[in-house]
Amino acid sequence: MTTSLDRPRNSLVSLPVLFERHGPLTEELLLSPSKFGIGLTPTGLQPQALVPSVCGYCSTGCNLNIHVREQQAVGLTPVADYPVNLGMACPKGWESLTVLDAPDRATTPLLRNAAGVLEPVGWDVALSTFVERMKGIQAKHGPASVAFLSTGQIVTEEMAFLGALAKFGMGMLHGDGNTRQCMATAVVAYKQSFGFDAPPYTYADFEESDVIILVGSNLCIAHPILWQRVMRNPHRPEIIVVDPRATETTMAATQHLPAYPKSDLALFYGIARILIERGWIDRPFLDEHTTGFEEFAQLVESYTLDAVAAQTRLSPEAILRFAESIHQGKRVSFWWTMGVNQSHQAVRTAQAIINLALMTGNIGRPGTGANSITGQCNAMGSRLFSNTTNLLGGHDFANPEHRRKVATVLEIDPETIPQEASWPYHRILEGILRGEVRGLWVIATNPAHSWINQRTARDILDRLDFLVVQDMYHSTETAQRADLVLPAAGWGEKAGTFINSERRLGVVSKVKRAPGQALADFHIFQLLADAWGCGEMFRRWNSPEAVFQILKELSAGQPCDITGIEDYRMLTARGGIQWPFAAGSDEPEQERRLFTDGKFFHADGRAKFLGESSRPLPEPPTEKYPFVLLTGRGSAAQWHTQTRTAKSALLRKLYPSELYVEINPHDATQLAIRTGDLLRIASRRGELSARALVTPGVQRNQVFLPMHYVATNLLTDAVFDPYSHQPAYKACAVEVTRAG
Ligand SMILES: Nc1nc2c(c(=O)[nH]1)N[C@H]1C(S)=C(S)[C@@H](COP(=O)(O)OP(=O)(O)OC[C@H]3O[C@@H](n4cnc5c(=O)[nH]c(N)nc54)[C@H](O)[C@@H]3O)O[C@H]1N2
Ligand SMILES: Nc1nc2c(c(=O)[nH]1)N[C@H]1C(S)=C(S)[C@@H](COP(=O)(O)OP(=O)(O)OC[C@H]3O[C@@H](n4cnc5c(=O)[nH]c(N)nc54)[C@H](O)[C@@H]3O)O[C@H]1N2
Ligand code: SF4
Ligand SMILES: [Mo]
Repeated sequence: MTTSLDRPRNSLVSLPVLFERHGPLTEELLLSPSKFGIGLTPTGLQPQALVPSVCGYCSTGCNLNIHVREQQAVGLTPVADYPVNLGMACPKGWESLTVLDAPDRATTPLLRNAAGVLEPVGWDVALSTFVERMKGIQAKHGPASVAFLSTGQIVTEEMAFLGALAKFGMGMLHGDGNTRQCMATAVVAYKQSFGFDAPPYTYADFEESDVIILVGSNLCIAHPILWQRVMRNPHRPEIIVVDPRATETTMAATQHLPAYPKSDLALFYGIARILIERGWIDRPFLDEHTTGFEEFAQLVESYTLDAVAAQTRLSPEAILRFAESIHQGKRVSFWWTMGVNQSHQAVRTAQAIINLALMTGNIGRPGTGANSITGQCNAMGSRLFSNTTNLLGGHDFANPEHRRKVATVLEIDPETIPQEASWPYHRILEGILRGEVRGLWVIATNPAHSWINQRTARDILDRLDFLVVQDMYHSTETAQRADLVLPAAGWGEKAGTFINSERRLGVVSKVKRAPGQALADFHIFQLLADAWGCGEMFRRWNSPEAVFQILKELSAGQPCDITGIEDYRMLTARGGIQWPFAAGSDEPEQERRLFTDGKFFHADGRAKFLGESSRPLPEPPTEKYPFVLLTGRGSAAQWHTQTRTAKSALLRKLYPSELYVEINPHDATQLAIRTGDLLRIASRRGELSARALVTPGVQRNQVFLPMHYVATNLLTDAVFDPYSHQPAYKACAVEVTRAG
């Protein structure tokens, strides 16, 4: 089915706002934002210097020139010749500086007093309280009774510092990040299939494909500048979007396949079966570069066209056309995001996509690939260097040789390195529930809004003996529950590096002083290391640049080797550099993809076919709860739990202030609902009210809620993929009625 919704090709404002207020103002907003008052210097003063810095929101990794005058950041413009954004930025990027000046910035440490109120204290008290309480808990309940939850939104040098300090300095065993909510599936899928967590593409692939397949990705609003790269593709590509909803992205699709939620796995197995049956596969590539194809071919045997059409609720014609497009394409690229990663069968779905790329030989060549698009600005840094699931540098905690190597680089006793990876996020929360974890340190993430099934999540956080939250703002839902708040500098107020979706390292610059006594996370980790008594271990970790040199050493010999990058200056001069770039290797080209030689990272050099039968929805609709609830991003102007983006008056104009729910016109008629009516949405776990947005974009018996409003996760169901342990945020059963 192709949708014929008459919508603009670029939508930077959210659908409801677009429908109700503005009409399509979008391409213009993207290309000349200053007309709308975005990014202008408040003073109109000419800058004395332009300082380039990678954007601090999404993983696209646009480069922005910060206008600096008298040591004040006064405005910004996108860097014209950066290979990622080519002079463009989205509204969040343009408004990056504005949100730093919000009145609810945490400007001093805050400690909960006897009356239960958070009260300003000095750093000396904050540090000694941290150490006293956390060590006290460890003394009573063992070192693993204290854990941390971190993020994909701080610089790599800070992530590595945190992971090393917590595990090697403070003796913690468990620490995970919000990347579990986001990229864990892609990590596991790539590791199992390719032998390393290695997204193979470069952004130029968006422009070089003749068939672009986007699965569970609303690229137009979640990665607006990558969407621009698609729009620049000169080959009139077929754009195929698999998403149960018609979205801003499907507006420009040539084929939209609104497959039933979580039926993607069956769909891709069905496609694989058609390709095999018709001989539309690349035999020489399979024979030379892969293993496991025969078993996989057997597995997909039962996914007949009729069976798949029934499961996906797509027409057999639409499925066949999809398969034909893959066959006819010369350069087919497959891209996926949260519609795949957040599912009860997420890893196998991601691998079903990888398998399609492998069996058609669409990998390692321009315009091809099985490409997971990352979410946060530095999720890729966290995947390699956060010391949570992987030992620093993409190493393995369980591998004694890896532990020795890391210990040697860090000049520490190998015995200080845990011999197993951390518990994943939900196990840490279960550990709290069982009383095994009693102290928690939360850095740059807001679980009291973003974690799945909030009723349980908040109850769990409230059971802790001691909760420390390190954030830019004291007002976040999680900071408000903390015993101790540590005030952190944000993007723009500190330096380091990010790694974007296409593996490109880029420099983040300090262009502003943090307010009050707020400190860079880096500095907070240094102070805590000293206060804890393990400062000596981090003697060499005296600046982000110094840590970057350590990270290089840690990466040596790994697929993500970055020993060829001299320093930050080199990164800035080259427009960022993609990994790998090993010392002594050829001068790197500006755009590079992996697997051009057909060699993968498994010991036998081959990629693996992996698969498993599809499973039904964990919480299918019932008579009482007849709708499937989908959740996700609402607009290009909103970022996650809105601690940052809600602070910009300009961004606030681009999305509705109240929670809304997308509902199909047929269902609306049945329930006598019109756009703007207040609805009650209830799941087995909780209920909320939201304004109706009646739109044919969602299918009958499905509704969609954006994740940016705190109520949404009252409804979601804590179900996880068995391999990646990523939460399945995107499908649970709900009831919809008129409120009141
Ligand atoms: N403006 C903005 N941009 C962002 C972010 C943000 O908060 N705001 N967050 C960033 C982060 S961290 C991430 S992870 C990315 C996320 O980027 P995306 O994954 O593109 O965003 P989502 O809206 O979460 O999900 C994408 C789509 O999945 C669809 N979907 C739901 N269930 C299914 C299913 O079963 N199958 C399929 N095929 N599709 C399904 C939804 O309808 C939705 O349109 O965005 C990044 N960029
Ligand atoms: N229902 C539903 N829920 C979802 C999703 C969904 O699709 N549906 N998506 C999930 C996904 S993919 C993600 S990634 C998560 C995101 O969930 P979160 O990580 O909880 O969301 P953010 O709002 O990005 O939280 C980041 C926090 O870090 C703070 N911060 C920013 N910069 C810094 C810094 O430099 N230092 C410090 N110390 N703090 C800083 C911000 O103020 C903010 O409080 O949400 C998940 N939740
Ligand atoms: S697309 Fe992403 S990286 Fe680029 S300006 Fe927008 S938020 Fe920043
Ligand atoms: Mo994410």
